Amino acid sequence: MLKFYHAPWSRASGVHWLIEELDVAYEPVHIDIRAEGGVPEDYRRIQPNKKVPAIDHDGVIVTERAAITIYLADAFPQAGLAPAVGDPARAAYLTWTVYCDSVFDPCVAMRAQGHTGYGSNSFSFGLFDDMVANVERHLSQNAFAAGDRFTAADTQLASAIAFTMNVLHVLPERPAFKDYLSRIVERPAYLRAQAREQEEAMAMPFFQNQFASRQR
Ligand SMILES: N[C@@H](CCC(=O)N[C@@H](CS)C(=O)NCC(=O)O)C(=O)O
Repeated sequence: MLKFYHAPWSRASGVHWLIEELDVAYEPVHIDIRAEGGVPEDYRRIQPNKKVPAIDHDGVIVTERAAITIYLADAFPQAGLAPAVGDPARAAYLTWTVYCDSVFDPCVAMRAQGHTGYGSNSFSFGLFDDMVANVERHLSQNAFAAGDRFTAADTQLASAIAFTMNVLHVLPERPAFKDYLSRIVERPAYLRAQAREQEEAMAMPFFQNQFASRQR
């Protein structure tokens, strides 16, 4: 059995999309990361930092988005979402899956919080502008993260680009980013995950209050 610990509209969304791509049975477990008292302490036995996502696959717990992505795509090879060991495309596949969490995410988070005056070697993730240029260059030269076909890496890269460009408005809008998203967002698994998260979010007082206050 596959248990998926998640929260709607969070950093778990790319893994949610991936699980829908796998087309396997799974049990979603909602962790309320927006609860007033914080995430319940007993969730720490699943995720040591009390964050989502996490998975429990037949008793094996995996945390951290990149690790979950690589684990799931390998555990369900019938979905064809991971280049095999020995396939040269696996290099870009692994690089971009990990890059999303180790470079893209912290660069955007720093920028969103106004931290701009640091040097390239001050932090392992380097500069925001270098990250943007790298992603833009790669997607101008490749249809997908790992080359010419959709892989699990795209669930991470595309969901990161979609959220930070279209919702957070921190990633600059670039034709290469928009073209990349347009190649991907009509995928049925993406649309299913989006619809489920929308439904789940709209049932939560946190989001009901947020939308109500915007309408006032
Ligand atoms: N390094 C983690 C980060 C996950 C993460 O930041 N999750 C956020 C969701 S946006 C979270 O669970 N925050 C709740 C909290 O920190 O209490 C990963 O890549 O899986």
